[in-house]
Amino acid sequence: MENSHTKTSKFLSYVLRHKPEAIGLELDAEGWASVEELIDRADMSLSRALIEDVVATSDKKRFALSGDGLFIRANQGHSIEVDLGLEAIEPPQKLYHGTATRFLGSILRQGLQPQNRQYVHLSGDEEIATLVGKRHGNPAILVIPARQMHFDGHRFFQAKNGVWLVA
Ligand code: HQG
Repeated sequence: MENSHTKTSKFLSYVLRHKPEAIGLELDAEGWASVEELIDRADMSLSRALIEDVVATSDKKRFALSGDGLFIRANQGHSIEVDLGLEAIEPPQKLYHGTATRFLGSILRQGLQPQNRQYVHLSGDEEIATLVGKRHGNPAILVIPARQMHFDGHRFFQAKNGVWLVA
């Protein structure tokens, strides 16, 4: 059975990345929501202490609290349009994208697409990319010539939790 942290993390991902309107929550243009409003509107039992603990212990550092602790947002993974305020930077030579073998044909025809999200997600770490791929099935790892793409004009961003983002 899922523990309360996993359940809370999934709930936060859902409302902060994809569907704030499901609980009538408003995010600002940069993706921040009021923690108090989130607790009030949540359709599960939430407390400030639980939220702070989930933010602090999230294995992928999925969420950030504002300096004053009043606001929370997801660090990446959004399907809704938010401005994370990230600057385009020069990426490492290679980045990795984990996917499933059954998507390879389509990816090689169309290129990597963000699908439902704002960005394609890449990792500097091949093992992490493998874990991401396994979420979808039999994993396949694509090696992205990121630095070359950067010099060709593609804009790479690094989220606060280290995940690389590119359109
Ligand atoms: C695939 C998790 C067919 C793409 C992870 C991927 C990540 C195509 C899937 C984060 C395609 C989208 C994001 C094309 C891309 N044809 N398939 N042209 N282009 N795809 O879940 O990268 O645990 O939206 O390869 O750790 O798997 O939620 O993206 O398989 O960082 O925090 O379409 O989510 O983080 O799947 O995962 P997703 P993703 P969290």
